[in-house]
Amino acid sequence: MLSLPKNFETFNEARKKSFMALYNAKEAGKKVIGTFCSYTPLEIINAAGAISVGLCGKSEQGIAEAETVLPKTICPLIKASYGMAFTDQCPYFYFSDAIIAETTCDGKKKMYELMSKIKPVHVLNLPQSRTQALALEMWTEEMRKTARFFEELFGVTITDEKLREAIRYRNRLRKAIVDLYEVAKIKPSPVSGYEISTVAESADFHFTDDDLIAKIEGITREMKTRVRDVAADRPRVLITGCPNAGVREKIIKRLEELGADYVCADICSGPRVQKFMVDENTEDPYRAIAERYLKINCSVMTPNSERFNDIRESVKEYQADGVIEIVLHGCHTFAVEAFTTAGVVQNELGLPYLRLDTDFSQSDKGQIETRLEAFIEIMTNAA
Ligand code: BJ8
Repeated sequence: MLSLPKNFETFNEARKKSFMALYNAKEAGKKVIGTFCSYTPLEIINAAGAISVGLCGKSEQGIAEAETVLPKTICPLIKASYGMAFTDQCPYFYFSDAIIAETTCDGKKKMYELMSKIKPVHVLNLPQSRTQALALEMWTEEMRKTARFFEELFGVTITDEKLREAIRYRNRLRKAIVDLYEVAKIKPSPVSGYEISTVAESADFHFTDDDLIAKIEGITREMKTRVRDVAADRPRVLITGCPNAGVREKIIKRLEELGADYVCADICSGPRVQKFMVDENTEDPYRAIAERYLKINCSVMTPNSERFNDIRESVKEYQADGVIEIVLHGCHTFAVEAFTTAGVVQNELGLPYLRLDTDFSQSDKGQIETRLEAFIEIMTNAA
């Protein structure tokens, strides 16, 4: 029988529930792989017969402990992820058989070296640029290496057939998630963006055998029929920048409470990345997977001009009235790209732009609220 962490009884009910869902999956013989990044090839994890689970820290929890090891100035996402892991507070990390890491930003890359002292860590060597010589060949080889890692770890064989099956499943799931996000294209949006993103992000934490895709499709159909009791001319906002799970309450929830709608999640878990499918009809499934993941427009890539084309298109498709960029303290790549985002949004698209530099603490809650109020007023007056 598996053991629970010593501090289990101190966890709140939601955390205990998460622990138990994974506990039951593990007891039933499932293997679990923890991930931290959208560049992780989930198809290969599934083809190895394992469950993938996102491990990024999303709150202040664990940060104080992490700061005894990591620099205080590093990004809160890295500190929270590491802190939750090494204090055994994260159910998903606790039950993970191994971790898939990646060479994205410097902070994460170096943090994984420390994390590898706690659990087996397999590092994906991500090319810095998708246009560099042999980028696709290198990345395809990383996909094959990852498959070999799972085969050795779990004593399984990843056949092309299993891989193709996982590719088809992941493509269908992605399509369902994109359709869900696209509910907010309806003007006015029948559902709050906070609710849509909550459902979409919960797909990362599905450990039971019920049909996740059918569930998401059902929710999407139901959401489209809703009638919302809010003003029809609420400003519509596209949010871009760093992953925003750790600041959802103080920025996204508050933005909507103050009178605007979060209609487009231009982040790596949003439709910008989910829309990329793996080609199901090629000879080499590893190369097809590599091609799909290399399309992701993260600020760790250089150049990363496709990200701005996506912003241009998404602003039109979702009829956004303004753009908010979230930059987590210590995230240099998104901080530098913010200069270009501001230029594209203000000068080319002629829309209001707000940059919020923040972390996972509550200390700037009041200040953020004041800036959101002012931004909503600017968008309303510009309409
Ligand atoms: S694909 S966005 S999940 S790297 S950890 S870069 S916030 S300093 S998370 Fe990311 Fe993959 Fe890109 Fe998405 Fe900055 Fe912090 Fe680094 Fe971060």
